[in-house]
Amino acid sequence: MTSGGIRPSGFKRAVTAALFALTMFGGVALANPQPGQLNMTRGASTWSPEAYFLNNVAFGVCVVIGILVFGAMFIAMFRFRKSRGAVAEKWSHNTTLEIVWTTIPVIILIVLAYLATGGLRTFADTTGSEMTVKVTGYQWKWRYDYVDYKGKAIEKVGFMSKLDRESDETRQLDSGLDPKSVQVDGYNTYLINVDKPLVVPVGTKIRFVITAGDVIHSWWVPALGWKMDAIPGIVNAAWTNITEPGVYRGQCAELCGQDHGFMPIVVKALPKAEFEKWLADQEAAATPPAPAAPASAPAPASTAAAPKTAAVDVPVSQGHQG
Ligand SMILES: [Cu+2]
Repeated sequence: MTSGGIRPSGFKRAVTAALFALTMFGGVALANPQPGQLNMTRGASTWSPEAYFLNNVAFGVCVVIGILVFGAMFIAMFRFRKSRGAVAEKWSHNTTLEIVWTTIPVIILIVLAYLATGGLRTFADTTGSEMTVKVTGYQWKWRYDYVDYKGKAIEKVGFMSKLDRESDETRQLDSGLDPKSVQVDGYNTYLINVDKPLVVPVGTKIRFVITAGDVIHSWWVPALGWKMDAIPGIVNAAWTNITEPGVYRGQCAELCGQDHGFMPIVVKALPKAEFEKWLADQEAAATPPAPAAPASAPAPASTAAAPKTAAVDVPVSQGHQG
């Protein structure tokens, strides 16, 4: 094949147009998925822009390769077709060409792998976390246990988080209810809202330890920039540091049974002071353990029960007092 049909100026224009389109789509990306959104979200954590950048680089490479390969193919098909008198070349091997088309993809792959590995290493490095939340996947709901905050163990703050009742009633066969009417503040929350969201502070490095109680699930909130498998018997870890207060939604991302599509995730990020108040309220509500305590029990000394977190058997990061 001869290379007479490929005009560099035309390609330059095409690549520029493709990159321009990418930038446009990138510009409208918001923290939560929007109807018709084409590109992934920039996210709302300190790390998520890195995932966004990696995605755009990889996508840009794919676009350029696609244009080159399909461009060459279509030019060959139309310009060098038999009806225009094209005569096939007789040679079948070209060592130089083969070295070039092996080397270039290898270099591209090495560059992508280098970038991706750097990204993975940073998001898996949970050292210096100021808070730990244990996430457990169940068929078909999530459990959140607050393990520690600013070096202090948190006791008895944990809850199940499942599909909100409105969505659940609406989704029933022949419910006669309109999914469009399931709204919170004018935003359609059908199948993406929960009864109790995970509440976290902004501006805090939060370590998530993620596991499951039955089958494999995957905890995925796009705005945080990563998803992590929740596997029974294995504790995976990742961290986030949310930059802006808001409500961030996600889904279970591992096919886990018949209601896999009905176990959404809602993360509510609050300013630190509000979060600390919320946490104190939760701890206070959990402390007097119902009226079941024996009536004759003496006033509980503050050291009666050694703090022991039954949540998960992983080391809790200490220090970094705020
Ligand atoms: Cu699941």
